[in-house]
Amino acid sequence: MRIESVRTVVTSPGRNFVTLRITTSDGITGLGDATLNGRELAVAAYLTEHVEPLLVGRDAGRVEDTWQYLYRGAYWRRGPVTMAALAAVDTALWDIKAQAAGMPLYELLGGASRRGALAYGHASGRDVPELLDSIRAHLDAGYRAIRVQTGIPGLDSVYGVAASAAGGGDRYDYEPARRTALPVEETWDTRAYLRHVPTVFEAVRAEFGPELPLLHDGHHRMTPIQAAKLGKSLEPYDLFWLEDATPGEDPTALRLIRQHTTTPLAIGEVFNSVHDYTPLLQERLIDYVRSAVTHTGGVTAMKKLLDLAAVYGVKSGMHGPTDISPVGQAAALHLDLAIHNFGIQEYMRHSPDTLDVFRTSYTFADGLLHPSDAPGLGVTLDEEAAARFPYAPAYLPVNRLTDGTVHDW
Ligand code: GCO
Ligand code: MG
Repeated sequence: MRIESVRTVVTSPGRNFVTLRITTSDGITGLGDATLNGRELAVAAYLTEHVEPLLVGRDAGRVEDTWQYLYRGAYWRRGPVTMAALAAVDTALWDIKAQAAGMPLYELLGGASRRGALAYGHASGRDVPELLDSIRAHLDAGYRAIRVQTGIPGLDSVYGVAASAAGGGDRYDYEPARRTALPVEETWDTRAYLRHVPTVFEAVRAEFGPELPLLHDGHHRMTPIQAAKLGKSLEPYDLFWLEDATPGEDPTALRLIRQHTTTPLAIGEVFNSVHDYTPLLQERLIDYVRSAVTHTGGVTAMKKLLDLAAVYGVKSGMHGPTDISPVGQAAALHLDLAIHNFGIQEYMRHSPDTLDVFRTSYTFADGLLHPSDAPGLGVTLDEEAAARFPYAPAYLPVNRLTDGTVHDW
């Protein structure tokens, strides 16, 4: 079975997505997600200019060899652009292999280890009453684990707080990449944040009790000592995890946080290689791996990373915001079902326009996601629908401190 044609599809049904479509000589089509929020065309160009010409004519069944050929063969390895492109090729080839075998991908990955993947939803509110309503709406919608983000007194807009949290049920319409000529600028104040967050969790535990798994995303904004302080102050509220407490590129920061707190730590949504994790795993500095299949080189690389994490008792918590396409999300769900060291899966429902373009078969019921038993990934791309939504430039916001200094967003 040869690769006959390869096409990179950029579409924007509410937000931008980059999808690789590989078709084989016997007519099987596989899909891979290569979406890199705010930098989509860089990946699309890498695929079109440098990867597509290498694929045509290759044996579609040689998934590992193709991975190594594109990774080692490029000489310039790693980085978010190249690893997203590689992920798309790898995922599309797994999709093809599983369809050819007539099996859902999770069967090729070793078969199901569980009935479904525990998903967490995104509750948020501009203030605490709005947040409590949002948590109630998520519980009513079936979620059994909840990420908690709120507005901070004194700050106009804060990462992770949905505009329609007030009456929006479990709809989480927070889309940070805005279609503006220049990035939106937000103002940030870490001390105000550190004062406020423990009071929020105190209110949530008082209302919902000790059982409900609660998560929080620090979104790379704290120094190590600030993160250590937050972790300590949240210990009474027994978080499932504290995510991205410090910027991801400095592994030594986690050493310091770990010395001070037993709040579990999750990191890695901006990582793109197993090598970003090795010191963190070997020194037991994290509890959850946050990478997505989409940004880490695909199913092949993610499976190896999660197997390495398993050696250290570290679990998965794959990244699943709406900037991971339904194709990337489906790939994650097949891994979630198959691996032993599954922890939790981030889940944000895609918009109706997105789901018109990407026809999914995965399901969400009783708090659990299931990839479905359709052969392959179980997602198809409606190219006519995709063509109705042309690419629209969009940037993620930039943060500044109150005195104007640029800060991590
Ligand atoms: C998360 C992430 C996202 C990112 C987004 C950037 O935990 O889901 O932090 O919300 O901000 O993926 O593109
Ligand atoms: Mg995050």
